[in-house]
Formats: sequence, structure tokens, C-alpha cells
Amino acid sequence: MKLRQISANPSQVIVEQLVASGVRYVFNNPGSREALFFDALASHQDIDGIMALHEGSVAAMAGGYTQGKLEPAVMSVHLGAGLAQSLGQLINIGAGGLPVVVITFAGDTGSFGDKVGLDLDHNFGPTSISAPFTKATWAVMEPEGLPQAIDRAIRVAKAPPMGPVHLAVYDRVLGDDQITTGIIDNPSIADRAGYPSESDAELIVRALAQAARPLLYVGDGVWKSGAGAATMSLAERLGAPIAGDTRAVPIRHSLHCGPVEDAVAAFEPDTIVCIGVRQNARGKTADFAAFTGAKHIFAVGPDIANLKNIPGVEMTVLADEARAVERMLDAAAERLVEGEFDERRSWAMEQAAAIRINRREVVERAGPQQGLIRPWILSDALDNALENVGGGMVMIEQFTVSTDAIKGNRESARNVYMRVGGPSEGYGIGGAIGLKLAVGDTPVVGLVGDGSLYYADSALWSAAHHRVPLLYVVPNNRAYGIVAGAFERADGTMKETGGYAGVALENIDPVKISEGFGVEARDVDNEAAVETAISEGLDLVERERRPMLLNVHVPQGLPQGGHATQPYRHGDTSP
Ligand SMILES: Cc1ncc(C[n+]2csc(CCOP(=O)(O)OP(=O)(O)O)c2C)c(N)n1
Ligand SMILES: [Mg+2]
Repeated sequence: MKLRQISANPSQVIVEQLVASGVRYVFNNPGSREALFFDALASHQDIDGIMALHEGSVAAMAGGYTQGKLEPAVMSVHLGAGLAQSLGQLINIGAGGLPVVVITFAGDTGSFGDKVGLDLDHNFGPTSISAPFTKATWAVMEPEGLPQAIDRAIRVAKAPPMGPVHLAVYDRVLGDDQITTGIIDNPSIADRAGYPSESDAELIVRALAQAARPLLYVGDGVWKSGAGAATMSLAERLGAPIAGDTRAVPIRHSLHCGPVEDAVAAFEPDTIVCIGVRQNARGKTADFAAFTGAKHIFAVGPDIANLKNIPGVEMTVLADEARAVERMLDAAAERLVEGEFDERRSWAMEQAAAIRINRREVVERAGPQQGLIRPWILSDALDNALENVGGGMVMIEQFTVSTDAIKGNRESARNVYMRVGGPSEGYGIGGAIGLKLAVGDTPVVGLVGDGSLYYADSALWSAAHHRVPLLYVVPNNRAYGIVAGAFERADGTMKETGGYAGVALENIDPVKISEGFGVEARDVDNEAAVETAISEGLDLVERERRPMLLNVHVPQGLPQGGHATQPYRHGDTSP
């Protein structure tokens, strides 16, 4: 290990090591105890602080950064309280398996008094807050060990399964005494799992070949390992439909069936090969419905996370997804029967097309309404506008616009649509900022619902403050639309009376909010003008190097025939 000797105060050592580890930004919200750390950060030429006004948005920005560039993002929040405040988004980062390193400073609650500012009392160590939310969390006491602790945190976050790591650094290191220690100069370490054996790869390919109705179920491990293109080739070669992550394989690929449930419902696969899937559950019996009908299930991925929620799996291959698919392609190439899968390929494309047509019919069902934009018109317009500028990335946090139903009018599918891995609201505004910081010139759109926006609207200020050129498109349905739908399905009084409580978001103006935080905004309320508005927005943000927001008026997200009930209003009651 090559160490570069440095004499500096510990805050400067931390910053120097971050730079040596290739870290470009520290997403943060500061506090007074960390004065010298922020002093060191501001004084270093090769790293910048990106600030948010709430710790949830700090975490969202860091998470979004890793979704654009699969390198560790570093964030810093103030003591136990700042950390606690960030957890609402750290849970998303954990669910998304994103390599974020959280640095907090912690007071010593053990030696003297146990009530130290914003830290927990002596019953709880400084890592207890983050423990359920992180892949690893540990405390650091010795200033000379800071370079190693930071280097280790980055490597642990990056190794599969990727995930957030917390370093709680005792704040006794925040003084101005000089220390001498060694900086570790190895910015790009690749931590990948290995290859599967050839015979394992052959076995899976044989099972796919012999299946009557095969399915390739892809998860986030496919895009994280860079297996997307090879997975598409494998599916094309073997004539297998694809389901799952639309980041791994674009939804517009002719074999993509969308969510696994849609594929299973449509053609009941007998053989499912899961690649890089970290299966989510809902805590219900129906959780495993996707798998119960299949005769053969295989799981491929580098970690236990890739197999533990897949019941009935008959063989698991613990290997890097890209390497595994590469070997499977080799095995498939050895099957030299001309035209062997032609018929099945046509079948697979028909299945995917039928699901697609069905999905499209559902979203197109709603008729036009004056002054409102139907969600499918918005999604097509956004897709076209981005394809017209060479393709872009869309950070999604909303449920009104179904990106699975995008039609588009061209063959190319360069746009990348992504969500964070978890559904904890308040990610999208900050997430889009981090994403744009990671991807350079590629256009970025934050497709963020009105409800999602209000969880984290102050992150608009971060976009303005740091002049991040990105376009927010808000499908404003004046509702928690998805929640309203669930209220209807609950089949209770709300459905019976049509009066929905607690899900309508009326009398809020995102344009004013946005302008208040320094982000230019405009209303879009005409279907014929929506694509132009998005194209102009994309052009403006890149040309003027600043963010902009479009408040797109879509039909209100309450169930058919429903209305908002009058809330409790204190002013109406007599004193
Ligand atoms: C932290 C957190 N609190 C509450 C919820 C429940 N929830 C799910 S979606 C949603 C609102 C979404 O509103 P919006 O972004 O406008 O989406 P849409 O109207 O398109 O459904 C809420 C409150 C959640 N997912 N996360
Ligand atoms: Mg909404």
C-alpha cells in the first residue's frame, strides 16, 4: 500500500483523503461543531460542498449521484439529530443498494456528561441511529486512522451488495492540532464478484433452451454490473421475454414485458432466470405469486440479497451478473442449431407486444379535459423531447405518469428512466440534483409528483444555489394520487360517499414555491403545447446553466367521481 505522508489538522486529513479517494463532492448540511471540517472543505481546490437545507435532501442528492455514476458519494450531516433527520432518505439508499458514505461527527456521551447537544444519551452509541439503515456503521476515535477509515468505508460501500456506510467520527478530532499520517492514493478500486463456472452457465442456458415459456427476470444488479447489453443479446438469441428493472433493459426493448407480475399474468413462465434481482416483498402471502407457477427457477447475482427472497430457487449462482451473462452468451453460442429459437423469439415478441398494447389502452382510456394534460400525453412528450436532444435521464418520483406505457415514435430508446430503490417520499428533487452532478452533459429531468415535491421543496434552492442545469417536470394532479387509489380500493366509507379525506393537495402553487427558492417556473396547461414546453425547458437549462420547473396540470388524482372532503378547520369552530 502506497501512503503519502501528510501533516495537517484532522479535518484537513479527512478532506485530503476524500480527494485522494476520488470524491468530487460532499453533500452536506453543516453545524457549528464541525467548523474546521467545513473550513477544510471550503479551502480545498479539488472538492466542493453541495448544500441542502434539510438532511433528507442531503441524502437524496448523494443517492442520486450514485445512480448516475456508480462511485461512492459522500455526505455529511450534523450530529445525531442531523443523521436522524436524514434517515427518511437513507432508507431509500439502503433499498436501492447505493454506495453512499455518511460521515457524522459525534460527541463523547460516555466520559463526562451524557447530554451532548444533538447526540443520543449514553445508552446509545453513535452508530445506533444508523444501524438499521446501513450496510455497515462504525465509530472512529483516532485521528491518525481517518484515512484508513474513509478508504475502508468507500470500499465497503462499493463492494457487492452495494449499500450505505456510516462513519461516526468522535468530534474530539475536530481541533486544530496538527497530526502526521499517511494518505491512501487509490481512487478507483474495482470490487467485483467472480465468474460462474462454465458448467453452471451451460446448465442455465440449457434450461432456458428447453423451457416452453422462459422468462429472464432482471434486477438492479444488471445495470450495476453493466450487464444490460449482454442480457438483451441473450434474450434475443434464446427468444426469451424480459421482465423487471427498466433501467437494466429499456422498457421500449421489443422483449420487455414490464413488471414481473405482468409477464407472469400474461404467459405463466415455466422457467424463470433471475439476474441481479433483489426481490421486494409486501409482507403478504401473495408476495411469491410470481414464482409459484414456475417449474424451474434460477438466481444469479453476487450476494445473498440476490437469492433470499426467491422461493423455490433450484440453483443459485453467486457471481457477478455481467460475467455470468457473458458466460451464458458463450454457452448459447455453442448451440449451433440454425433457427432453433426463431419461433420462440416471435412468440416472445408477441407476448411483450400484447402486454404493451394492453397497458397503452388502459392509460389512453381517459378523455381530454380543457386546461389539463392527460398523463400519457405528458410521458410521450417527455420521451420525445429527450430523444430529440440525444437522450436523457429521468429521475422519477410520482405515480401519475406510467413510464411503462411510453409509446414514443422512434426506434431508438436512449432515455434512461430510474427510480430510487425504495418508496420513501422526498427523494426526487434532491435525487435529480445528484444525478445531474454525476452525468455531466447528459440532460436530466426530475419527474416529481406534487406530493413528492412538497416533502423536499427546499432542495429546489440547492439546484438554484449550485446552478445545476436540470428540468423538473411536475405532473401536478393536486393529490397523493396513489394513496387516493388505495383509499378507494379499501372499499370503505370514502368510496361509498365519494368524499376523500387527506389525499387532495389543493391551494398549493408549485410555481410560486419554485420561484421563492430561486428556480424559474411556468405552468403548462395545454396538451398541444406540452412537448414544446419541455423542449424549450431542456434548451433553457442547458444554455443558461440553471434549473427550471414546469408545473404540468394533469387531471386531479382522486378516484373516478370522487371529491375532496372539507378538512377540519379550526378557524370555523366558535371559540
Ligand atoms: C415517507 C413516506 N411517507 C408517506 C408515504 C405514502 N405515500 C406514498 S405516495 C405518496 C404521495 C405521492 O404523491 P405524488 O408525488 O403527488 O404522486 P401521485 O399523485 O402521482 O401519486 C405518499 C404520501 C411514503 N411512501 N413515504
Ligand atoms: Mg400527485
